[in-house]
Amino acid sequence: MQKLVLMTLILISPLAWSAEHKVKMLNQGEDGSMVFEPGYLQVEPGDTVTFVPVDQSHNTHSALSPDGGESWKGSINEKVSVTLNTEGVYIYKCLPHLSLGMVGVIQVGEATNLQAAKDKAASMKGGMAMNKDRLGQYLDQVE
Ligand SMILES: [Cu+2]
Repeated sequence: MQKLVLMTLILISPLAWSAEHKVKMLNQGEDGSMVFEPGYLQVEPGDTVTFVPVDQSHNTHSALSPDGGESWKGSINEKVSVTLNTEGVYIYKCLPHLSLGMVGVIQVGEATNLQAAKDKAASMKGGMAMNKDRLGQYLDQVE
């Protein structure tokens, strides 16, 4: 009987539900060239996202996080894992390919800072020569 209670506690613990997600860094993907895939990702607080350098010469840098949220800075070709505990919208970029629109969005739980994310996207758009609309399209998927 005690065993059953313990099992139940493990099953309802939030940690038991935390998931792992992968974002690939690609030269070519479904959304075009120089791209994170998936470019928009929705996760739950406590989930872990791993950026996988499938193709060479990419990295991942957070560009906007909600207040108190996690930030990260990967080196070129570095596989980066980040556990996102703070709810909100995160924008990140590939530093060498920011001007080619290599950016991505992660929504963690509630989109608490959606307006700030939209403002940031508008300011980043000016520095892009290609795929200018990609970031806005990802933000449009935020629920
Ligand atoms: Cu890149």
